[in-house]
Parts: sequence; C-alpha cells; structure tokens
Amino acid sequence: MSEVLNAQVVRSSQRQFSCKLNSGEMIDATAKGNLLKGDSIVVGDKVEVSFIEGSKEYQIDKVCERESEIFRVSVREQKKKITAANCNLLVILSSVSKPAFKQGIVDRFLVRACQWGIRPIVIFNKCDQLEDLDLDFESKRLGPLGVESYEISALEAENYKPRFLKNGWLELQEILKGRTAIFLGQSGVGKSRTISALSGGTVDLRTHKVGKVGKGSHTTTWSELIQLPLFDLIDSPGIRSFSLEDINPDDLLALFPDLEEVAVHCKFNNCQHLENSKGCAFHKNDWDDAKRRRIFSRLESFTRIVEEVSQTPIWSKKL
Ligand SMILES: Nc1nc2c(ncn2[C@@H]2O[C@H](COP(=O)(O)OP(=O)(O)OP(=O)(O)O)[C@@H](O)[C@H]2O)c(=O)[nH]1
Ligand SMILES: [Mg+2]
Ligand SMILES: [Zn+2]
Repeated sequence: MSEVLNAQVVRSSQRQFSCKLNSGEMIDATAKGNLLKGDSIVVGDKVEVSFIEGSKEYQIDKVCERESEIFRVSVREQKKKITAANCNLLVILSSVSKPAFKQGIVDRFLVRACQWGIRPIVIFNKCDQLEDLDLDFESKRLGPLGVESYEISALEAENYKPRFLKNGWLELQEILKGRTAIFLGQSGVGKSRTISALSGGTVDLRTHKVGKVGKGSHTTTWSELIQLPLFDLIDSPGIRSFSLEDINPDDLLALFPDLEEVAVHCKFNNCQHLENSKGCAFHKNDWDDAKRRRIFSRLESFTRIVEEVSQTPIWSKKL
C-alpha cells in the first residue's frame, strides 16, 4: 500500500479532480469507482489520496465527513445536486446596477442559508454605478436577521469608499478571515471579479461580459476553490433559475425566523397575513413605518415562495 495523504478538492470535472495536498502541492487525481457516482466528490471535500498500485497516478480513496453541504435543485431532473462542501460562510452577492438588484433573490438565498446552517452575509457590488437603490433600507432590512451587508465595487476594490453603509472592502476582508466562503448570486453580478480583487490580483478568474451571452463571455461554469493566505473562497456559476421546490410550504415559515416570530401571535390558523384584519398579528401592531415596510417586504417574498412551492402537491414531490 502506498502512503495515504490528506488533501482538499479545489476543482472537479467529471472524473478528474484537482486537489491540494496538505503540503501545499497541487495534484490531479482520479477516484475509486464507487466515488465516481453523482455528488460523491465535490469542491471543498476533504479527501484521502494515494498512488494507484504500480503507477504514478493519484487516486481518491476516501471522502471525509462533510461539515456542510451546498446544493441546488434541478426541477427538470427532479434532483438535488450537491455542488460544494465544507463552507462556513455564504456570501450572497448582488449587483446594484446590471443585473438589477432583487430582494426576492436575496431572500431565497437566506432561506437556503437557514436550511444549510451556514452564516450568510450580503454584498452590494457595483456601487460605483449606484443610482436609485435605497441601500440604507436594503441593509436595515437585513440587520434584524443578523445579516451584515457590505457596500463595495469590485472594480475599484479598496479605492471605493462606502457612502451609505458602515461596511466596505476592509470590513469584508475582516469577516472573511479564517473562513471558507462560497460566493453565490445571479450571473454577471461580479462573483469572479470580487474574488480576483480579494486575491489582490494573484488570481485571475476570467470574468463574464454582462449583456453578451455566448461569444466572448466568460461566465463561470464550474465551482472552484481559491485558497488565499487569509481565507478560502469558492467561485460558483451564476444561477439562472433558483428553485426552492424541495421545501414543503408548511416548513417555510421556520426558514423566515423574523416572520415566524410575528406569525405565532396571529389569532387565525392558516392565516395568509395578507388581509388587513384585526386578529392578524401583521396588521395589529405598534410598528413604526420603517419596521412595517421591512416586515412587509419580507412577507412579500415569503408569500411568493409559498405560492411557488404549493404548486406541486406534497405527495408528488420527489425531492
Ligand atoms: N462597474 C462595475 N462592473 C463590475 C463590478 N464588478 C464586476 N463588474 C463587471 O461585471 C461583469 C461580470 O462580472 P463577473 O465577475 O464575471 O460576474 P460573475 O458573477 O462571476 O458571473 P458568472 O460567472 O456568469 O456567474 C464583468 O464585466 C465585470 O468587469 C463593479 O464593481 N463595478
Ligand atoms: Mg463568474
Ligand atoms: Zn395573520
């Protein structure tokens, strides 16, 4: 038997895995037959590798237990696909210009963060092009959930000074320290660009040209772990459709803890909290305008998701 070495998967493509050995050396490895199925090995996995008997090729023999898993749902295939493992920070990246900022998308990622048990943060990127989005409100909407937000421009990096929020580029680097952070968000919001900038120019991830689909665009197609001196970052492909199809409508409220807190005081069973009725806790309260606006914008996301996940009856959900 050859020596067993510990490593972490930084990239995977079908049957070939790039791994970083604990010594720092990068190697390519294949995997034992039973580990080639489905999501057995994903980016971020900690693995044991050894030389294949009588050859100079490495093989992954074992995948260590995962501390966390990131997955996405393919509605077409009715399948959950694990895309990364062992992350301890979820960076929800959004753009304030193109593509336009959408609260609904942030709220969907927050549902996942809650489900995955991973701390989320939100980045508002492209702030050099900020026009009419009320960043102060968007940030205050997240604060009560314990979600920090950051005002940055990946294009200008440390030269961009936040104008509306207390957190900018320096504070972002601070929270990333010592963590493995996965960057998620729509295509073109600047995930690859932000990661390149955080590497101080040492990593060049080709970036996607917004507005030009196909020719000349460098949209990220595979997740990739980038190990930097102070933190590890995972770049991921932009999402096109973001389904929460696997979640039962009855379980959704627990994934909106801020709304659940209010809903428990509602007098009605099965209340949709939409009608202005006296017994509904969302309508009978002493909130100021700011709080009302915040809670109702979260309720709007919640209602939309409930409608969506209720389309498929529970008994026919395969996920
Ligand atoms: N003005 C401005 N443009 C930016 C900023 N960050 C990124 N961009 C541009 O936005 C485009 C998309 O950036 P990417 O980093 O490729 O976006 P992505 O999120 O990785 O996209 P996918 O890989 O398709 O998911 C590129 O042309 C970037 O140069 C920014 O802060 N300001
Ligand atoms: Mg990218
Ligand atoms: Zn109600």
